[in-house]
Amino acid sequence: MTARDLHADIGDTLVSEERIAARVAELGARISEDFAGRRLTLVSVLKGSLPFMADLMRAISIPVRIDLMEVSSYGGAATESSGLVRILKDLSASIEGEDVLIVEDIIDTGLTLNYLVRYLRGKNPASLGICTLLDKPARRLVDINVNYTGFTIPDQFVVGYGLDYNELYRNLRYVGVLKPEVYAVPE
Ligand code: PRP
Ligand code: 7HP
Repeated sequence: MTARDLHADIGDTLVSEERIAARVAELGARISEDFAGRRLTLVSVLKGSLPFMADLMRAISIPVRIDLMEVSSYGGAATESSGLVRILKDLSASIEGEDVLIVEDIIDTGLTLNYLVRYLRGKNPASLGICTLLDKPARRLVDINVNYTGFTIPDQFVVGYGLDYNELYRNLRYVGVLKPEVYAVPE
């Protein structure tokens, strides 16, 4: 069996490792200022936000709690949203009275966050905001009020820094566009 080189499947690099690091540092500094003196909980939406969450929390200089949720929004084709959202892992602690920031890797149609925001509002946080690494507004189906955005990107299917295609490519250090021919290859 020949080893597959992850990088060989990537066309353009959309956001380099260096740009990600610089932006995460900026976001962390802004969040630290905005929530100084408050009780902040970051809620990471697994699995895609894992690298972003790990870097962002360490770029924040105020005390912060973290929690993890896992939701699945995609059924069928791996590059299309089904609109179906399932909770695979719920919060492990109460967020009542906490300032909560949802940490996402990407907002595409917005259906996942639309569901999640309603769900978390029901748990009575003091405030509820959204921090996303990537925003792809061209594909939005529902309005989402985003508080912190890393990068606004065009309507291209991207992978890396947490983002996957068929569960692969999450371990790339940058965000890149998957070569179209990769979609056509059966697993
Ligand atoms: C991806 C991504 C977002 C969602 C965005 O998650 O991490 O949560 O899709 O798409 P939407 O705005 O169209 O709803 P996915 O369900 O693929 O899970 P993953 O994070 O485990 O990759
Ligand atoms: C979900 C998702 N996952 C990986 N790459 C993209 O471009 C995506 N949009 N929505």
